[in-house]
Amino acid sequence: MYGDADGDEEITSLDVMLLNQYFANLATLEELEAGADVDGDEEITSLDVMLLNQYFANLATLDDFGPQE
Ligand SMILES: [Ca+2]
Ligand SMILES: [Ca+2]
Repeated sequence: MYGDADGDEEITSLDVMLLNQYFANLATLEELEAGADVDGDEEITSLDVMLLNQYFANLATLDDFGPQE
């Protein structure tokens, strides 16, 4: 599930927190589930965090997650 960084099958602020911890070197890649790659480009970058933040700000929907055509 794209956007679900911690794998609890829900997209919550905890997923953003986990990604932020990863970028702060407080969490390892092993702690992230596949959903941490929010935009589905097979890399975990700040763009994935940005997309999650846009989702919580109602600037993006679940349809914006994953690879876009
Ligand atoms: Ca989650
Ligand atoms: Ca990505």
